[in-house]
Amino acid sequence: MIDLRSDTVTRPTPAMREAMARAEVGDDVYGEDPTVNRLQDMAAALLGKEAALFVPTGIMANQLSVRAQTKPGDEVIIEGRSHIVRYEHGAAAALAGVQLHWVTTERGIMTPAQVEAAIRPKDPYSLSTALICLEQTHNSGGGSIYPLHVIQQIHAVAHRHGVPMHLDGARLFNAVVATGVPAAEYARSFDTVSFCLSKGLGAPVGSVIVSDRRTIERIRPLRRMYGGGMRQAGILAAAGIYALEHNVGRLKDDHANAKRLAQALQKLPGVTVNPEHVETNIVIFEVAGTRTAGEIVRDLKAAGVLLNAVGPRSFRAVTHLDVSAADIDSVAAIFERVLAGR
Ligand code: TLP
Repeated sequence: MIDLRSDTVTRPTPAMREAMARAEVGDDVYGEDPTVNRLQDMAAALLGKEAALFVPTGIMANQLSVRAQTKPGDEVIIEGRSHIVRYEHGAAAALAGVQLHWVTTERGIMTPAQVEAAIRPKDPYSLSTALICLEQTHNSGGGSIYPLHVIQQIHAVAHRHGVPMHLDGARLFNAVVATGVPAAEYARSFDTVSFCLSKGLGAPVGSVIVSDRRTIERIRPLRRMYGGGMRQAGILAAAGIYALEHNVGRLKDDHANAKRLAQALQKLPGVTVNPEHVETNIVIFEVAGTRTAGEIVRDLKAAGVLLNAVGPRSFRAVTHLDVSAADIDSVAAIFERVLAGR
């Protein structure tokens, strides 16, 4: 099976497992796990922030960041197909009591003018805009990259209105590798940044929130409240450290493979995809014809390829460290056969 459903499906390599087995551990709720502390220090330094907190998942990282910077009844400005909007089971409403104010875009990237127009006026009738969330790279936007200057302009707007910013940087390092912009440069415009160790970086579990020390100390008890206070979590943090040390640079291979896939798919009859829109490791494409995306996904699975339908005619394929260039060529050949009904 060649699994292109997500970059979350990677399995830890023997070397990563070795690092996990050797990890020194302690009780992290007491702040005594040396490996967790090392990962947190490493993440804070890498992103140019004062402090960091290790959490089990990307969703928990986002939701703690939202919760810590808002109060019930507040509003959060966010692009309409962001992960927080689409795939977090309504957590921002359910757990933080906030309302999400969606901004509609083509490929996930809001303009500074759109953000400014969405900020509520300060008057007796309006609710309060408490937070602006961006996503880097933008998952449903096809792995699109927020350009640094756009982030900086949105930050200028936010700053003028006194509104903090959160970055869902689940795939921040894909943007870093694709553009050469250091993670700390991206992070500078944000009050909180979360990034995932268990997407393209290949760790089995874990995300990190970085921020100033006060905000991290505010989040720490909330992490426990949300059920994310872990104990000898150094075993997991060791995988994260290994991932940051070994798996960042190689993300460029995933980007090349995604582009290779888009270029191959573009040649097939009925497929609509723009390889120039493939900036990182996600390919979103459409297939015309009588079969639904669900039926095509089923036929591909029978032929040895897994990917996700993301609409009645559209698909998402994600490249990662368990997929080689040769696998991509096999996928293209299988796709051609399946679309031809052979
Ligand atoms: N994304 C998953 C699915 O939930 C859709 C995937 O396969 O891409 N932010 C972004 C931008 C994400 O893409 C994801 C996971 C998360 C947050 C949540 O991470 P986890 O699953 O660790 O909670």
